[in-house]
Amino acid sequence: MSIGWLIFIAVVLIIIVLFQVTRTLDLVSQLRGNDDEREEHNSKVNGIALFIFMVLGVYAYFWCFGHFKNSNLPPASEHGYLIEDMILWTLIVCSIVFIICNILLFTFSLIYRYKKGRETVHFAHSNKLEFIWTIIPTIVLTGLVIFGLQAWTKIMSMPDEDTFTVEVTGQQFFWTTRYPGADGKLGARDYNLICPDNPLGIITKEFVEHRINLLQGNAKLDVKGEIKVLEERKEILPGLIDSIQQLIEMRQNRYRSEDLKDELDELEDELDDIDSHIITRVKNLDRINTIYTPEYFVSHQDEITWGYDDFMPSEMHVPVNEEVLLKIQALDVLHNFYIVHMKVKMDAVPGMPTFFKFTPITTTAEMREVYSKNPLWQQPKEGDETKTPKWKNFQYEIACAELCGTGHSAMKYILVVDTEAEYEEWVTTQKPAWNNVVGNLKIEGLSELAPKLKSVEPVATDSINLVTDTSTIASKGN
Ligand SMILES: [Cu+2]
Repeated sequence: MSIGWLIFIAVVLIIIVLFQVTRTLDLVSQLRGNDDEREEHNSKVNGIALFIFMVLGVYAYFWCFGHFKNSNLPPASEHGYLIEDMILWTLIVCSIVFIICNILLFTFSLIYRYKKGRETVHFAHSNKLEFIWTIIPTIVLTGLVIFGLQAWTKIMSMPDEDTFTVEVTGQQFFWTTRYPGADGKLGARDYNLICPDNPLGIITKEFVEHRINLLQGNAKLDVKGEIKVLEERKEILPGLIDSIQQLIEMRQNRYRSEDLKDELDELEDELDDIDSHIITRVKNLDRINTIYTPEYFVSHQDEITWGYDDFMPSEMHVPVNEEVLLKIQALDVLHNFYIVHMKVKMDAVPGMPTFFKFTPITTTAEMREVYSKNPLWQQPKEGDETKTPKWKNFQYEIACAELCGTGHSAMKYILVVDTEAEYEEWVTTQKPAWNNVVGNLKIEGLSELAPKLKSVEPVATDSINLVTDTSTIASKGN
């Protein structure tokens, strides 16, 4: 048992003992029969107890500041200091109010306790008092609000066109970051195009074709299409359900009939839902056909190539002292992108892009130096055989700060702040995400793409079904 628990139990026991002692004294004076004396005595005991409680409370309040001083994380971004200042000033103002109020409350309850013959002053209204307790909080709160608004405008003002941009996407249960690649432009996205090969729904001509193939099928590529698969399934489901029902009747109350009943329930649920699944996909296909007409590809010639060189690294890297714009979104439920040291925290909302700007001012290596002086970080991590001090492995951590499901606590991601040179070097090691995707795709017209994929390593040709005919796309627009 930890010392903390022992102290807790001791405090609870002391409170119980005090309570019992007071009750005994109360009963004794009741027997003596002197009510006034008893009241006076009780008030005095209560007043003194409350006063001691106040002294201990105020002491503990300040003790916490000293005790947790080393656990405080120094901000690593420009506006982190802005937020830190805001927290500090709010804390100072609140502390002053807290201490004045508590001293008044507890000393008054001791000084003005019950005494026989003492009269209380009653007055119903005082303009002076009303004025004081309205005007002082108004001034103080207005000051804090203005302070906060200034910080807010600095962080949330619209970014310039050429701000260094990283796109962040949250989904159950991981983060994906996307960088614009050499062209400096992030490929546009459309949720209609989301599929396992294109988890972010990036718009390129090939991905549009691929999604259409997956939905409606393509005989040439030997792809049946999700809609067809579901329709076939819908045909055979009633038969399956019938046969399981017969089996259950035959085997009444016998081995495995529970399993069969579960299976029956599942199939019945599937049959209930299957129409809505088909309709969802038909609508999905309709929307794609409506948006991605041949004219679209003509008028968006450039845009549809932006996505080719986007890369999605396994860690987020940013150069130091450069303003970073985070474009934040979510694919499924609410998440919250939280870089603790940067004091960046923003909801990731499905269907509603959010953003945040910050300027990192301390590289990961510099922050390790800072931490090497912190006693808490000089210890090795619990269970670390190599006994490496914790500061050596320090990383800026990104967490999800919005409870998003069972894997919420696993939504961790690393941010590395590099020097300019380190960052440039890191970028050259990044391969376009398209690189990973191409091998899985049965894409029509991939050969046309070849010149744009210079930076992409060659993919074994037998894994791609090259079909140069692009008429499928053209015919669908009409
Ligand atoms: Cu979460």
